[in-house]
Amino acid sequence: MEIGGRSHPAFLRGSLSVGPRRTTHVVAVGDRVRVSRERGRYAIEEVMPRRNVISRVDPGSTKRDIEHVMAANLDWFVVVVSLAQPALNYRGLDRFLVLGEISDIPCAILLNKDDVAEEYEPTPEEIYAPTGYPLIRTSAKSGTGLSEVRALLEDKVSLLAGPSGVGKSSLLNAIFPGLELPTQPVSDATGKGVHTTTRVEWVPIPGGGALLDSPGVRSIQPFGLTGENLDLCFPEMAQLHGNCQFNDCKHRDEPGCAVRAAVEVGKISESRYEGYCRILQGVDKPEWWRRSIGS
Ligand SMILES: Nc1nc2c(ncn2[C@@H]2O[C@H](COP(=O)(O)OP(=O)(O)OP(=O)(O)O)[C@@H](O)[C@H]2O)c(=O)[nH]1
Ligand SMILES: [Mg+2]
Ligand SMILES: [Zn+2]
Repeated sequence: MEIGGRSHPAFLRGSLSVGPRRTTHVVAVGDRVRVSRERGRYAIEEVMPRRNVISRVDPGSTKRDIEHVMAANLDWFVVVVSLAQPALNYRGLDRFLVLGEISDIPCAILLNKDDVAEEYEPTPEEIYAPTGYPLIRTSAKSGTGLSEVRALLEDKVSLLAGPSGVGKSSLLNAIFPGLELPTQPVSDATGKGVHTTTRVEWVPIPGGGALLDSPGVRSIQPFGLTGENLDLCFPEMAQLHGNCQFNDCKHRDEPGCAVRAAVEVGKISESRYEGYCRILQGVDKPEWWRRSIGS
């Protein structure tokens, strides 16, 4: 728990509750809390109302009704992917973006390791232009894009998410010297990250705001996501909402589908449409979210 930039240990009141929602933890990273002091120790008395939360379905919840709040009160949900090893996986990127969207948090994309970038056709810029997400090529090694990212994050509370080994911690270290977050090379054997960051860390930004460096989580089933609200989590599809012939169009084989028409003429990229269809297939199956790991 932090007061005026200094962190203090605090314990939770047993009576603390967050209302009717079923949740695994009462307090999450980013929460604002009311505390009291008791025999030299701080007690968390109350969790203040949240602006937003990033939540996953608790992996042990078979009925998908228990929420695991990963973080609260965010200004940015920043998805970091790599243009080299580990290889860029659009399906994984789209799943992370859906998590940010269902939480109503503005999303941004960082394409890291630009110094060793592979060539992509179409380019990620082309695929994601219709989404409107800020998209920045970066390199923690050569410094590309770092001042732009710094301007984006300053004075804001941002969660950095993305697969293990893409360079989330390295980027934060390069942008804000002095943080010294631990980093580790990607495994030669698998080409994947080795899960260096193990829990969500609250890192204050010198001069204001904070960063939440998260572990490279493999599978996240976003809490509250259904086949009915999935298209609203793709901004370029959401803006066509109501234009399809059928109100409950899932944009698969229905006649008069405005989304498919937009894909045909290139206003929505094929890659994003495929991402949507894949998630739609597995949206209510916890095992799909576990299997279809960010690889
Ligand atoms: N060439 C190159 N390597 C980078 C870049 N950024 C990070 N790396 C390397 O990628 C490896 C993984 O970086 P980390 O910062 O530990 O990755 P992470 O995303 O924090 O990984 P987890 O904590 O496991 O989720 C390290 O060996 C970094 O040196 C970059 O821009 N260019
Ligand atoms: Mg890390
Ligand atoms: Zn449709």
